[in-house]
Amino acid sequence: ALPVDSIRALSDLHPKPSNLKFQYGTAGFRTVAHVLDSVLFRVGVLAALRSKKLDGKTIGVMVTASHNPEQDNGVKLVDPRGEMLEASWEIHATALSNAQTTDEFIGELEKLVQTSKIDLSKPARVVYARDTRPSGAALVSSLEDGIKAIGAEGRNAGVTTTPVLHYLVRAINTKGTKESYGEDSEEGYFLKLSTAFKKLVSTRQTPSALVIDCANGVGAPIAERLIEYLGNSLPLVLENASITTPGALNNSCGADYVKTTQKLPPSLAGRLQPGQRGCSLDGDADRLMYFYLDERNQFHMLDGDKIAALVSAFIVELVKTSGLDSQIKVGVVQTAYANGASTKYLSERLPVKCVPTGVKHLHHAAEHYNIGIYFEANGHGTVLFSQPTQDVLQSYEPSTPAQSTALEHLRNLNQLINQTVGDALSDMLLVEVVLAHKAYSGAEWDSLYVDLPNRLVKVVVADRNQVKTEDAERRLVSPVGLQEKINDLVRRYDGGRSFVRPSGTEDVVRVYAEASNKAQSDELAFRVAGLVY
Ligand code: NG1
Ligand code: ZN
Repeated sequence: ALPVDSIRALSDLHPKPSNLKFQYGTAGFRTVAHVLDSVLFRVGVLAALRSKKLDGKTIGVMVTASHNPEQDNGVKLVDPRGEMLEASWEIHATALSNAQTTDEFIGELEKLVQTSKIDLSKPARVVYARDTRPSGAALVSSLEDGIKAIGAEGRNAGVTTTPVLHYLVRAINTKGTKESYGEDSEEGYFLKLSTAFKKLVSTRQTPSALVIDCANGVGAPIAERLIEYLGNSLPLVLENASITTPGALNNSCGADYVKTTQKLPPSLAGRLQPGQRGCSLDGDADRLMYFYLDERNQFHMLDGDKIAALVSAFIVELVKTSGLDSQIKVGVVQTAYANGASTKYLSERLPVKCVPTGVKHLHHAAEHYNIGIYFEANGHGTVLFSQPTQDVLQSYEPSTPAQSTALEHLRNLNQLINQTVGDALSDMLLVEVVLAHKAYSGAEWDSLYVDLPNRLVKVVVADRNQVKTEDAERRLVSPVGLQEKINDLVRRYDGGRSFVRPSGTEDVVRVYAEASNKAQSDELAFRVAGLVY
């Protein structure tokens, strides 16, 4: 049975604020930090139950609010293979978080144990970490109370990035098996990435220095440690690394700032030289945006779509050169927010699939390829090698030196890439590998294709649930008749494309538009927004 007395005693220390309704959304629970105490306690209990349900496998809990402002915080669960929590359990998380009293909470727990047939005699193990937010330490102790209340085994991974936590979960659960993911420690993570990177660039010239905007977040200390492992294989300059300055986190810097403003973070002015490569991490280092200044000091952004284009072309080429192209099918997954020019570039080279917004959709679609590449335009993404493909890479016997080299590169890419989740630092090393192999500067990479001018706007509506879509969010089914009006408008714009969808993370409807010039894309976005409002 559930240890009701201990749950009751500790739950009473973490009462739910009245009048608040929580929701486990696409990014877990996320809101202002000071209302999250009860949520963290309950997530501790839930993670333990999830572990029991999965026969004592270790479940991860990450305390972060990613690119959100410093006063926010959040929490999300990580399933045993390092992937996001199974969707059906999001509903359990929401239900538990909204129980008003301790009694109701215990009632919900008993219901969950019943309906999900959880064997309470199984062991429970939870590994958890947090980002650098000032609210994080207190929230972690609430989480620890939850883990303790149900008698689970907790492991504190300290202050680290979201992708490192995902790595740890997979490493712990695959330890000693043929699918072993690496040592289950931060050091194991650094060793795995840096060893693969050094092998991949060993025959290349040492690149010029890369500037990293750490968003004043947890990416800073983790990148600092990565530098020790990389040695002189890649010179890195860390900027916006002030993790203790109040209010600095994600403030006018970081990947989300770069993507939404399409500007250089002001703090990098004078720190990034014309022609030099720069990149921004977000607050938990799972998103990556590259950029450079041209000789006229003009800012050029290289987003997730450009990363997908660079990486896809490279992997397709290696598969072909290795002689494995009949056995290994490479494909790429995007969302409707991918720039139309990137979709065109990619479609000419490999299969491209469009899925609804949200990492879980991209990740699952990418699993259907032998090597599946996915990146959101905002810089979140990774590359997945299916297990049979990894086996093929291990057993294949190349017949020429060129095949052998390409095969070795593919094996090392499989080690370099964090396949559990988008990982800004792993993705950064991946980009640097391709740039080194192609001898590309930022400008040469940028010229793979020219972005279509685009505009994203938010519209506040009375009820965003009235807005329903189909065809990977590219077409509206409700309100009835609206899609036809949008089509009529879009037809009037050269190269026009526009779609409307409800946000999954904010109480707004988003309107995206593209056209052949900037003024037209802006005008189209605002006119479509006018139709929605
Ligand atoms: P919503 O709010 O559903 O548009 C946003 C991002 C997604 C994804 C999620 C989760 C855009 C347009 N949308 O989703 O790409 O990152 O947040 O964090 O960037
Ligand atoms: Zn993030």
